[in-house]
Amino acid sequence: METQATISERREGYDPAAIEPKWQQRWERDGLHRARIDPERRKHYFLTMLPYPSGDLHIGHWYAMTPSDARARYLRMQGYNVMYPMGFDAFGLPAENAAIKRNIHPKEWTYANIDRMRRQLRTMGAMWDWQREATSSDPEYYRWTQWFFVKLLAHDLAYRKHAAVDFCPNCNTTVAREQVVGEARLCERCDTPVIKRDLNQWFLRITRYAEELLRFEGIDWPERIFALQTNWIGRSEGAHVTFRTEQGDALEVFTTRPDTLWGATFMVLAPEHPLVAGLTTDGQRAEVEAYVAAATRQTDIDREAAGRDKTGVFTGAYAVNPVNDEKIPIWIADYVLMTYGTGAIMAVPAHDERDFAFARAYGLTVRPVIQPSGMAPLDGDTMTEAVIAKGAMIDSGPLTGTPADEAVSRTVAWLGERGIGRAEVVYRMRDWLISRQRYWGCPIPVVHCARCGAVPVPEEQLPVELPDDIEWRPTGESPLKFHPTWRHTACPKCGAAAERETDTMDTFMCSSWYHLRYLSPDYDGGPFDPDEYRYWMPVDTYTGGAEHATMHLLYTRFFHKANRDMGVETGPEPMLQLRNQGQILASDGARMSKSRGNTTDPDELVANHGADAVRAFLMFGYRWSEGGPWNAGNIHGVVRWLGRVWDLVQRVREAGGPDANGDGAGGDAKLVRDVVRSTHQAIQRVTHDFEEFEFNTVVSELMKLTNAILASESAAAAGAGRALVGHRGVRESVLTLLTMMAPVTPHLAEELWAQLGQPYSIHQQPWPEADTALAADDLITLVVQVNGKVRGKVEVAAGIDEPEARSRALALPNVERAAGGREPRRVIYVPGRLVNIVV
Ligand code: ANZ
Ligand code: ZN
Repeated sequence: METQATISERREGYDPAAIEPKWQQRWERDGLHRARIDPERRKHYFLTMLPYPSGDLHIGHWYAMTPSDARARYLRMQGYNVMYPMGFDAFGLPAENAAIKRNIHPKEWTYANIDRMRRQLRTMGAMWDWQREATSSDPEYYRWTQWFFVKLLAHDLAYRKHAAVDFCPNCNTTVAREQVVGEARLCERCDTPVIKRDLNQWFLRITRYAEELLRFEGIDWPERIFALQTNWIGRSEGAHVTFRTEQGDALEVFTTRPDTLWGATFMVLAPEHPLVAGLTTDGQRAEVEAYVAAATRQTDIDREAAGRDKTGVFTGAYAVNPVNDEKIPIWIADYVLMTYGTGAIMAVPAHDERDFAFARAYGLTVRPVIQPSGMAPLDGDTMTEAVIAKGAMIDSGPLTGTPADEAVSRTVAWLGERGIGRAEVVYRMRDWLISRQRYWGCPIPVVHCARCGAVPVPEEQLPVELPDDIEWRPTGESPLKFHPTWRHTACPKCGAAAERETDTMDTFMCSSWYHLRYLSPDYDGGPFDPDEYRYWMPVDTYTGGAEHATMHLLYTRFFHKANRDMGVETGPEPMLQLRNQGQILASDGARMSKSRGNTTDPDELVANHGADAVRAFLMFGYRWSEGGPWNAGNIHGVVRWLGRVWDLVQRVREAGGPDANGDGAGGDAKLVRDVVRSTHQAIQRVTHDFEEFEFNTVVSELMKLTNAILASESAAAAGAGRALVGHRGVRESVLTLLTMMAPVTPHLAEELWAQLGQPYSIHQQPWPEADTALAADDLITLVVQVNGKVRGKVEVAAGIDEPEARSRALALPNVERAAGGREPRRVIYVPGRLVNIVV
């Protein structure tokens, strides 16, 4: 090794600042992290969520990325051909806000941040293949984002409609439903309450995939994410039933309880329901109009809130219940939402809480039609709450007497026979609104022509590039609208003068397919090179934050399925295994944030302790899936450990070549065997823990092994005065320790590996295999004494530690008797031989 001679002359301590940049450059030069197609080897596509280039890498990035890197490295040593790419999710609001506030162009701001973050990322010593870097704001990237949009449009999976949207008056943009936070309905980015606006918007038909998105076929993701996505999609099984107004207009409702149809005593329409104006009688008009005006100002979330007083207004009109021709009043109320089901309900106050509250508030009839068994006969006049439980149908015409378990299905069949209803499934999830009235995003590649309508830009004209010269006006409309020339163009279809769409896309669109761009970031025959796709896809492991459960992680699954149906991709799912890390909090348990000034600067930690120590500390200090409060002091334990490993290797070198002490004869033989046993046990545990993403125990096992080797070494030195590390078995254990440390502390492991004269690179070594025979504990017999008198013997594992030996000795019945209930004053432990309890 090039550095071997100089280092052995210098003989100094562990200095990460000297070794880390050196190895990073060497790996880079040698292309050690290049991932190339190799049909002979099993592939593993390891993906970590890409960062937004906000300017600085924070400790959360380190926490998400370095354990992921360790696992990617581990898999490579397991023989996989691992691809581990990195890139930047570079479009988005913060760049534009910076531009408005500080008069820097968003592009300049973004790319300066990317340069800085790329440099910071390199200090992690991760095995990213930088040749595969992709940045979503590069025209060569968003060309293909636009290409996907055009494809979706051609397959009727994208469409435009006039819609009331949530709009943040501060960010001046439309925000997706998912980006509106909490009951107060605040903008996720700036905490301003959002308002409603009516705009012409582009949507993606994610709802078409609702059913398939609920099947998590063959993927190993956290149950929690499945639950969140399932809940988000919100599937309800029920029936669609057609009521009629007295005038004969159809009034469609969705109900999850068709079995309660004979108990519908009134109907409620959402105030925005299109039939309201026509139905309302003159006498009721003023009141209805006032109520509608007030309701539309409120948010769906407010309106749905449980426990809220039920308010509403009678329209003056009546409907006919199709099952019994009964005339029932039609009301409007804000607890019925226009955005769910049909925007109208049949109200069954006896069996629905909200309807019950409403009926009591307005003196409407309550009629029980379900009698749960074991409950006193229900009486609509005296009931104090709705009865939700299922039961036999009563007072329900021809279906009276139908038992609980058949009530729904028989009613649906009965409705079907008469053409008044059918089974229906309804979802809470809405189509994905992707229009943003913003500059710094991927332009929606559409031209609006007076004659031809919305015409997609032909593939060969992509990308529709963002103009650089742009003026910032906080108007709430896209700045692209005010560009003097950009929007004016010719219709791709008829050639007439036409205008470009000035909205840009939600950035979740860009991040829905970035894993595909990594396959071949320079490819220009399509979004990705099909050969690369065939070899690498699907993603085998995906790591990142659980906060993306319902947006990114749902969108990317939808994108994949849509691509599959459009013939662009294959297979049911894009990412096979998903694991989420927890969060590093400030030392007081609060969220770290720049404004609170409680952040931890990883650059500083690296400068003080080296990247390897920071990596090992982040893995050791937390259960990765949980995270926890920052504790800066704890890093010192890790730093000391790395120093001990360094010293251990120096001792091995001092002891001379591999056979300096032969195979460890005489008294050392047992000590050597102990070391070998500890090593093989460590291999078993570390391997298991890497598989399970339990990085904290990976590191603690490595620490334990280090200590075991050092302990035997000191025991040998105290005995025969020889260096145990000179024995082949011990030397091999040290090499195994380094090999297993390589994923955690890649620089130090590489350095020490080289110092021991091993072939470059440690990262290309096979993962060690445990030999179960060598890992098995030898049994030894400990003599147990009380106050120096032998009181018994106990058979224990040879590797037993002192606390365990003690408790085994104290548990002997003979010993308990001899001690006579007295607390031991002292316990003397002679390893491998004797426990003496002094009472
Ligand atoms: C009659 C009925 C009787 C209902 C009963 C429930 C219990 P989930 O489970 O959330 O899907 N509903 C339908 N559309 C609505 C809308 N746009 N706004 C507010 N409420 C609406 O809820 C479905 C139930 O919520 C439907 O079933 C309907 O009330 C109401 F004993 O119909 B039900
Ligand atoms: Zn045209």
